[in-house]
Amino acid sequence: MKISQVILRHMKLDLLHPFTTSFATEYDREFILVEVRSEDGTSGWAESVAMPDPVYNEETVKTNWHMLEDYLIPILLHNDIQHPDELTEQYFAFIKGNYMAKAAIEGAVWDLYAKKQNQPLSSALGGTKKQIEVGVSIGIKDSVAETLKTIESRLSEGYKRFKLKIKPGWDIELIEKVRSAFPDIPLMADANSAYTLNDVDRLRALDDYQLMMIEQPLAYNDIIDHADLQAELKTPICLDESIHSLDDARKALKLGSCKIINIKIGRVGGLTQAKKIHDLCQDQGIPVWCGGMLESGVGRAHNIAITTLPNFVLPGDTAASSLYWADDIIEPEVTVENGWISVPDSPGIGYQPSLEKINKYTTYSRTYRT
Ligand code: OSB
Ligand code: MG
Repeated sequence: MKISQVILRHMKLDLLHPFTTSFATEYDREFILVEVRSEDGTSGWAESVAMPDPVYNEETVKTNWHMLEDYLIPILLHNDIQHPDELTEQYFAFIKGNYMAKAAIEGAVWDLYAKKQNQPLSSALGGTKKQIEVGVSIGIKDSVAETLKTIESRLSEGYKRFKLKIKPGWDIELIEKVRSAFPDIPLMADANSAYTLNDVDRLRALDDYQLMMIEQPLAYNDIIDHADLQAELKTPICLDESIHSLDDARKALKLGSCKIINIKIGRVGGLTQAKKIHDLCQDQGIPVWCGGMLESGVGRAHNIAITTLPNFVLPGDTAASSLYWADDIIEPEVTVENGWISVPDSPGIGYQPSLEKINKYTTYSRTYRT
């Protein structure tokens, strides 16, 4: 698979509604869109999920651009890759960290590879589901009333699982009121590392509300304290930020740091690694689900494809395009019907990136050639 051109585009899309987590409020989404082109003119697409600031993890849009331009693209342009697995397993292996940058280019190569095999990306990855169940991630709002109203709308749209962002002071009372208004909904909380072991009483109080899980309560790079915390909680801990590799997952499971893993393709360095973590969890009876990073339709398409693997047994965060964007950059947009997304069956990611829309939202771009 000779790749002769790589195009990086710096994109900026306005979010329809601001999204607040324990670490920041996002009003728009800046990201890098990656297009790889083979000699016959076929394009593969993916996006980097790094954020502009190092607030979710240490990567940023600029560090990703640097890694892509100075390391990853030259490797791709100067080697003949037979299968996308070779990238993370072989060619990128000497580069430490920078998982989101690696995933961005690896994902584009996976799309190209699937197109050349004339199969949907989901099947190329070994996925079999024809439709996937999805939930929704609800940011921190100005009031509990506003949160209740949002849940009400998402519930009426059919979403299968409701994830509330929490932080100290926006937690017990919020969950208590949501639970009493909606006694039976599949509910969970995501803290994005807002707590420490000193908060164990506060976190234990959340055990009373039948949460499916609590996501990443402690430090973004911790698996030790999480093991202590899990021993104190009935509610399963799900790790997000802390898991970057198959080895991280193996160690976290060995220590008992979590009972569920949120797999984000970007956070773990790409689809090949995501699949390996999925397989390990499947072998150990650990359920997984696919997290989101406020992706455009291109990233959303990748999330849909990986979710077709059998151990993605819990609804993920890949909600409909229309919850995020006035005008997504793919055609058709990702739609959710009664909480389900139909997996596309055309080759590759299965949605067509719209060059017209992409050009509209590109702030700058650069083309790299062999
Ligand atoms: O922790 O899962 C997270 C968004 C940005 C950064 C981190 C996270 C999130 C979300 C939103 O929860 C998921 C989505 O709707 O894409
Ligand atoms: Mg999370």
